[in-house]
Amino acid sequence: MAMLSFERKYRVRGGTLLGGDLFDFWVGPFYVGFFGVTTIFFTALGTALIVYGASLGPTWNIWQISINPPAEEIGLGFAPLKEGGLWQVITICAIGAFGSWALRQAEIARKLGMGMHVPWAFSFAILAYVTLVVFRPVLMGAWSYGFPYGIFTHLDWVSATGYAYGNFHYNPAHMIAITFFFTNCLALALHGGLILSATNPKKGQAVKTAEHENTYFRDTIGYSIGTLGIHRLGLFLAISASFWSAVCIIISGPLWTEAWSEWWEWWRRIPVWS
Ligand code: 07D
Ligand code: 07D
Ligand code: U10
Repeated sequence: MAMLSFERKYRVRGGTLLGGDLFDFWVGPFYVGFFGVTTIFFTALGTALIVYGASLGPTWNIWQISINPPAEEIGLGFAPLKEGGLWQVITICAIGAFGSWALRQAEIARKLGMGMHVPWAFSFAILAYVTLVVFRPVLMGAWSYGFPYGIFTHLDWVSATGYAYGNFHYNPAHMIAITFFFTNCLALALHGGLILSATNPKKGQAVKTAEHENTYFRDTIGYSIGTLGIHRLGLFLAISASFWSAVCIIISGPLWTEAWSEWWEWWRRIPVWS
């Protein structure tokens, strides 16, 4: 593949965390690196095991395939491959692949002399996943609390787990997480809209700069967060959404076992109005 003009400048040796020069090369557009190899390894093994699990039946229907965690009786032990063991090995592969991906992001950032913002951000998604399939099951005392790997069965798990605590919407950390997700969406809509409106004008009109962008929001809401600030805010909103998601599920069971609506009793009992 022909190199793009700028690639000659940036595709240089060094910056690796592990493996030194050994995997310090590109395949087509992709940087490989030690963690590229481990990503491919875990992804290939994990995917092969999902396909093997599917081949055991009862269906090849893509929506219905499901690799389920072990039964509650297994507790935190190892399960036979066909009775949840596959789920356990696939979970290890998934964590290996996601972790490798984050470390590969870090190596690429080091190579380019950039900050570690992207790998840190992805780490919050990994945190939410590991909370669902490792931390919470460990605190609950059984791998059975992990979610099944299937497109529709994982939705069934979310619904069943939600109703196990009454109305899950009353979970205060779930409220905070949802508010961060919604705010993140609003912020990206405003940012995308603002940038396009300033830098992609109709034919014949001048491209505007940050001065216009600042002025637009000062005129509208009295304050502009600034061109760097909006990206800081976006990163904060996004990682907060994942973080509070992890919180909302780790406290459901390990900390709070009743319906989430009951949690609000303390509020009803505040003397001023009770
Ligand atoms: C657009 C980037 C691209 C990524 C995509 C996902 C696979 C899975 C595997 C058949 C935004 C690729 C999917 C590789 C195939 C097998 C075994 C990211 C983009 C396109 N979910 N979830 C989806 C995952 C959980 C929930 C869709 C993964 C939790 C709800 C897709 C995980 C809970 C709904 C999917 C995960 C939960 C979905 C679209 C891991 C709480 C939907 C995802 C590893 C977080 C929606 C049928 C998307 C849907 C949906 C993947 C975890 C809830 C299949 C990989 C247990 C309520 N989830 N999910 O666009 O249509 O993400 O489901 O944690 O309504 Mg889910
Ligand atoms: C876990 C995904 C990690 C992904 C990784 C990467 C690949 C590669 C490859 C494309 C965290 C995977 C990559 C596989 C793909 C290629 C090439 C992200 C993860 C590492 N809820 N709820 C949440 C809402 C209700 C319930 C979170 C809204 C009901 C339970 C979020 C509503 C009940 C759980 C959220 C609503 C209920 C949640 C999910 C509305 C059900 C969780 C986001 C409007 C009856 C879960 C950590 C998230 C959670 C969660 C939103 C309703 C139950 C805040 C908006 C009332 C049991 N819900 N929910 O976590 O917190 O992303 O998980 O009604 O477990 Mg909820
Ligand atoms: C942003 C931005 C901005 C930009 C941007 C962006 C954010 C202002 C300047 C970026 C945003 C976009 C482009 C918008 C769209 C993005 C999304 C909506 C996000 C979601 C993204 C997707 C859905 C795409 C997902 C695609 C992926 C993840 C790519 C998949 C890649 C692979 C499968 C290959 C990965 C490569 C690896 C791991 C390393 C290299 C390896 C190979 C090439 C394979 C060969 C392997 C080897 C040589 C190793 C040998 C392997 C071994 C030994 C193991 C084998 C083991 C076995 C068991 C077989 O803000 O600025 O603009 O653009």
